Amino acid sequence: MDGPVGPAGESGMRSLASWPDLVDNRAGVSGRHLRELFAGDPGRGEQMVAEAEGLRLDYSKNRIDSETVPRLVALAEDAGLRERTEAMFSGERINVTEGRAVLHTALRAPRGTVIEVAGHDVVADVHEVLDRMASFSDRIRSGDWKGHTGKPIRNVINIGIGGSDLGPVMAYRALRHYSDRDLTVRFVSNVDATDFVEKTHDLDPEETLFVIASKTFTTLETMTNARSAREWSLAALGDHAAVAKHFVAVSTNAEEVAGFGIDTDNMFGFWDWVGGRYSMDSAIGLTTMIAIGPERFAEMLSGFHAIDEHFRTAPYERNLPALMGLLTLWYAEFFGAETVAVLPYEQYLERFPAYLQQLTMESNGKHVRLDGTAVDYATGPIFWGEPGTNGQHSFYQLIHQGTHLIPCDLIFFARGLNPLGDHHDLLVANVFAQAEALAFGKTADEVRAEGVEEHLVPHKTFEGNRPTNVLMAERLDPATLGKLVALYEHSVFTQGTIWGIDSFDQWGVELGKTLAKRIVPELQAREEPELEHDSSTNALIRAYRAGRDRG
Ligand code: G6Q
Repeated sequence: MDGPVGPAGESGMRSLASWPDLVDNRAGVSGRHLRELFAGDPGRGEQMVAEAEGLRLDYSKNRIDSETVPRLVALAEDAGLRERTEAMFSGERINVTEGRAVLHTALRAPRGTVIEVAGHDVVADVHEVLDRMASFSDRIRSGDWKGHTGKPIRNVINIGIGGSDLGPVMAYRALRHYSDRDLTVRFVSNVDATDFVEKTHDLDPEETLFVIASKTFTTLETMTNARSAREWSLAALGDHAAVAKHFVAVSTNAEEVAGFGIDTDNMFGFWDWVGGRYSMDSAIGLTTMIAIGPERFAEMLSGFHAIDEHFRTAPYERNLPALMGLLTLWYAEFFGAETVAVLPYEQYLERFPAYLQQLTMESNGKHVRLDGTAVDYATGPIFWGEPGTNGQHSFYQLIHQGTHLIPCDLIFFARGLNPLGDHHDLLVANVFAQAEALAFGKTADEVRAEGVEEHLVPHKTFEGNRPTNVLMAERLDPATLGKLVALYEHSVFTQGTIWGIDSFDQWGVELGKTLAKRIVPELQAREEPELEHDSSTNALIRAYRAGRDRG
């Protein structure tokens, strides 16, 4: 984008009554170093901590003073966060551009809760599907479900993309410790044939189940991979009847599922009020459930629900998702922070940053408000990250000494899942050391006191004043994973509400789905068709056709 994104609308964040107080606070805080803020308040490290449901958020190493959170909370209240939260939880159509309710919280509502959409209780539907998923998962896990030739299923391949892939992959990797190690579980998403070929090359079709996960059941990548999977199976099993034993579907589109040849008895449904990136706890989690079992999956849902209730009811001063969302907004607005780094010190969370990229950036990558007027402030920052300590040996340099301010979320667990010597203490020591160094840095005088030659002093000085959130839980288990995901879901919601945007549509993604479809026939026509793109696209199409046909 070349410049400001447009004029302020009437109802923008900056026109809220609480806004000037926040601007004043920012002016007071900006000149103060975290060293000074800590020195001036010895209790800060214990006071600026919020705990709920076994999660402990230390937000003391943020560039805020004792007034900042109350003023951010006033902004949240002013922006109607409470009311909009209730609207979401009660099934109002808050996704205005798609005219849909946003009810991922109903996916983890306990059995017996009543949440109505158009007079119909959706929680009963949710549990009906969960029960079917549980009995199917049990049959796969026990070996009761047999493939076409009578062999039990040993391999489960999830075919899906975006919201129908990232959540299940992340959850499977995160909960691998709890998974059935006799099952091979893989995920195919990319339309690049390499993904499918590499993930299936060593598998026996007689023992392989494909879970075709697609809300629409029309997505180009997923349907292309699903067709290749069907050919791969039938080439070995030789009989169309095999599809019933080796393919199940997760979708909202029964007609397309039946058209593909999957018996709708083997279809697990969900609903239009579940957004793709909010669907890992719906039937889209079938592969996760097969891997870890229905009881563990239920524990994950209970973790989600615990944070849902916390977000809905806790005062914002002690509300973890609200605090995290408000702090993200604080840096985006007042410190020009364009990114947030998520750094889990837990190898099992290796795909958590990638998962959060979709959740956060697809939700809040918007430049107009609900009423269509352009925002005049930055919205969703870029999320990125890698598990610690690996990142420390690469990009942390820029976080410590570069010119960009990058707020970091450091996530760790009191207990590791694979006790081995002193690995875990070493891992956690790195969390604390990094947060400390980022906040307090090392002054030139401290560097000199170490005997460093004068010309190297600027290079070895660390300015500090780099903000971090430090998030701790007891250990990574299914419930904790559910809590972590819900934490970020509601943080995203907090930000989106204050920015006044629709966090639940994704028109940019929809664009991508249609654009390529126009070009495919132009690549596949025998004779080069008349091309009516721009000159660059036309030339690229010609160069590709020539290069491919030479081969
Ligand atoms: C998520 C997005 C997007 C979607 C994929 C897959 O919120 O809408 O990532 O999940 O494009 O869509 P299908 O599930 O319909 O195949």
